[in-house]
Amino acid sequence: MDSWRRPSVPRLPGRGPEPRLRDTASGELRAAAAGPPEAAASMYACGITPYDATHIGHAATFTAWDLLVRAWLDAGHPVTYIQNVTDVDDPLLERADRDGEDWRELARRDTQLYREDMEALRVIPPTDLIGAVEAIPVIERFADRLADRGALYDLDGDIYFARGADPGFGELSGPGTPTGLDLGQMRELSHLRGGDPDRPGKKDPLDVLVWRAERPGEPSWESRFGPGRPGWHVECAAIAADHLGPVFDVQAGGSDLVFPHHEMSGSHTRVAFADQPGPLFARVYAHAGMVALDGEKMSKSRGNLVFVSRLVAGGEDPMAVRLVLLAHHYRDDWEWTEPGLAAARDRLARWRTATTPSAPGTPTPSAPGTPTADATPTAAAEADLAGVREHLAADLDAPGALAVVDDWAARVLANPAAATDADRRLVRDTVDALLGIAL
Ligand code: 5CA
Ligand code: ZN
Repeated sequence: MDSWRRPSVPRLPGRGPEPRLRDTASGELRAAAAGPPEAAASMYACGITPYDATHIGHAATFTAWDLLVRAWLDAGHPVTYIQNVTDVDDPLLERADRDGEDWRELARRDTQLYREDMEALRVIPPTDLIGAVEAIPVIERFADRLADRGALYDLDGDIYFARGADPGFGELSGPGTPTGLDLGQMRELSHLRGGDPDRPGKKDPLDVLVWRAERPGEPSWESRFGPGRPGWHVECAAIAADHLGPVFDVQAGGSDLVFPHHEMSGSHTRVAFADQPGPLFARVYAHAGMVALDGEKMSKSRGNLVFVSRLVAGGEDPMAVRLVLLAHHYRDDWEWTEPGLAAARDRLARWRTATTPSAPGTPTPSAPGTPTADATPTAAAEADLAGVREHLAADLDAPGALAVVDDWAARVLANPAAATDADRRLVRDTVDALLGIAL
């Protein structure tokens, strides 16, 4: 499906360091891309289920992956970035039903709002944005592989994946990992997050649906399993494998996707491609913290939402909204507040003033008036670029990067002669290319 318009990304002098991420499965800081800078870096980020406008929680998560894309580009990597849109699933169908709306129209409208929000926030679009509905043939082919491996079984027409078929089950979040879930906790999370652990007749409570047989009034597609629709985990596993292959660099999503979603997508892939040697699926898992409002995780089901589109329609500068997101480390849980937004507005104004070119004739520290002096940034500004790069490369430390720019801006606001116009341009380009903030 259509993605959104790509923001301009200025080229910076030199190259940034290789970005590293804190891998959820191992707890280690790992190079986000396996290959050298010339080799493509690959990411699959779980996308939205479009039944409500983009809220600040989504915006924070997708802005985090945007920082990774920017850091990869700055390090010299071409980037292959795939994102899905779960445009057919239980919550979307339930919402459409509740509101008496066609589910396709609901999905279309909210996907469009999401695109507009991403564009306003200057998020670099994925290489491909793939809807579940358009990917049904791909999902079916992937399910065929699972069936060929004997990993699927039929329960009253519904097709389940037997997680016992995967000896690696639990690699991401099971016992011995930093998440360290035991089977009881997995069962509880599965119940909370769209699974059906208590359904009688399943071989194992944690087995998940790969193909859900048609129910009256629900959309369905023909398949070798009969008419129905795909399960959620197989959707992402299949789209990722189709575009990136069964081995890729980063699987990204919010921390609510660690279990069961990412554990199961990995599990599906390990079984479907068991004939391939070596570890399969993502080399690194990146998970973003949850954004809350009034002490509760912001979620469509709870309805405690702050919408990007509404903030922007109310006259809020999208760059101030983006600065609120960047003020928090992506892995932290945090709360949206009005004072947080006010602080971001102040920061944006300070940065804008500090980077505005000086009036003609304003003295600068290096030989005023000589064009060569002004064309090359000073060592201090170069050091700030290096500082922002270092922070972002170290597990996307956006708050650390903001502090570097804050210090520079404070020095320049206290003494405008502390920076040349070349410095101002370099800081503007740095903030634009690496943080996605247009000043
Ligand atoms: N379509 C699936 C993924 S395949 C899905 O989880 N959709 S979603 O619309 O619920 O969420 C989209 C992304 O936003 C996911 O990565 C999810 O983890 C993240 N997300 C959802 N709520 C929050 C929140 N309150 N704070 C931060 N991230 C969130
Ligand atoms: Zn997903």
